[in-house]
Amino acid sequence: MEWLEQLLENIALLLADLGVPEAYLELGALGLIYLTAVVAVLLFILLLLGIVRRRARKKAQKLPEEELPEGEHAEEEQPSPGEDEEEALEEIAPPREEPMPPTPPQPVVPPVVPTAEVEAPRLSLFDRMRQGLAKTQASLVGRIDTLLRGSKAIDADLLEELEEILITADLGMKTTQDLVGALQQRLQRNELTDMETLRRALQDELTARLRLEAAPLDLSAAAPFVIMVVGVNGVGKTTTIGKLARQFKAQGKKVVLGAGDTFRAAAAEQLGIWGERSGVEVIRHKEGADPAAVAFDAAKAALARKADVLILDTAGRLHTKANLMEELKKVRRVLGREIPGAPHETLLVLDATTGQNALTQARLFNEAVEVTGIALTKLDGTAKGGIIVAIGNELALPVRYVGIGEGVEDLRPFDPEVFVAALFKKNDAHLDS
Ligand SMILES: Nc1nc2c(ncn2[C@@H]2O[C@H](COP(=O)(O)OP(=O)(O)OP(=O)(O)O)[C@@H](O)[C@H]2O)c(=O)[nH]1
Ligand SMILES: [Mg+2]
Repeated sequence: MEWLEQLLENIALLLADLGVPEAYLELGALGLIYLTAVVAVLLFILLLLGIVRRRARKKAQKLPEEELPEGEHAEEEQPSPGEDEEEALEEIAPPREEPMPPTPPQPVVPPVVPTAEVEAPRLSLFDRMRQGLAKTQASLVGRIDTLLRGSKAIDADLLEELEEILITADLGMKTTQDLVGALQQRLQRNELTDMETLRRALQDELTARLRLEAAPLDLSAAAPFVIMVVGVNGVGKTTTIGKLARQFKAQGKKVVLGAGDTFRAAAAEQLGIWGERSGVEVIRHKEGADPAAVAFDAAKAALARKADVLILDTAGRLHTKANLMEELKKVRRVLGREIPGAPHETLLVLDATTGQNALTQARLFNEAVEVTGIALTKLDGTAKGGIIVAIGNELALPVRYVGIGEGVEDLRPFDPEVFVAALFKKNDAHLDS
């Protein structure tokens, strides 16, 4: 360690020259050496880190090239195509000299399918109905089946638990008590011998109640048969009209649509697209025009074309806004003046996902414009499809149509037997997804 002593001595001399007192010379020299050593080690570590990072970056930049499909490598080797093609290629693949930094994996976004083109050719109409009602099926019948499987006897306790399930599936208090009361009577008459008969009885009681509210539209009752479609914002009015127009047209009917939602330009546009797709005439005015004027023109057009059906769209409105409800009354009056008895159907569109709120909407719209039928949409998006039972039982309004998806075929005339059967059919694995 002679060299170290030598170094210490030299540094001490240097410090002495700088005027450091003699008592601190040795300590100062040691301190300086220690500091220098620490700085040197730090520099070394930084250098190492730099090298490692540069290597990692080079590797990452190389990856996208290596992962290119074989075809693209092949193109590189081929003689250069025409100039245009070369430019196009450059747009797709950036030049190799300046490789792009690696991009994180992108989520797979399903392509947007136009509403009218959504079809489900693989499933029968019944299976499609089952699929559309899957959420309600799970929350209502699924839970009932679990209860029945886990119960030993059909007694007051079991019926009480059943009552709870029915209420939480949005059948409503009145309807639920009604149903459970009917089951109690059957129990007293000794008709419920086992769980399967109880299940069957519930299915029958539900169907019987729903049958009361099923009354399909009879378009032959008037010519043109005028349907005015009303409801709050976003419930599916325009889509329902589009689907109906397409279905009526397919049945050979002459259809005219009135774009009575003049609140937004996009609304008439939306109806126009449906009309175009279905080959159906759409009467529309400019944004902000009086909806009653659209109703007037649409009625005139329907008469002139000898249409079988006229369907009038209206702007979505809150059922609590009195002035907007007045506007609807005016539209009604205009239709009635032009075509005797019109509107023959005031169809209230309700969104099943709003649950009990749908009942309030129905009451207020009914007070304002005498609703004559309901289209219940978006049953596919809710576990609370039981609301359909409450609508019939508590409002005494017929459900004309149910919506179980975005496809044209997903709007169906309401058929209680099919509806309840689809809910109660025991599960197949392929429909559970
Ligand atoms: N899943 C599902 N979606 C539906 C159904 N019916 C309508 N929709 C969707 O609901 C959304 C709103 O539909 P619109 O027809 O524009 O509703 P609207 O009542 O005319 O809305 P406003 O004109 O804004 O009041 C659209 O994305 C429709 O595709 C249905 O039965 N199931
Ligand atoms: Mg609309």
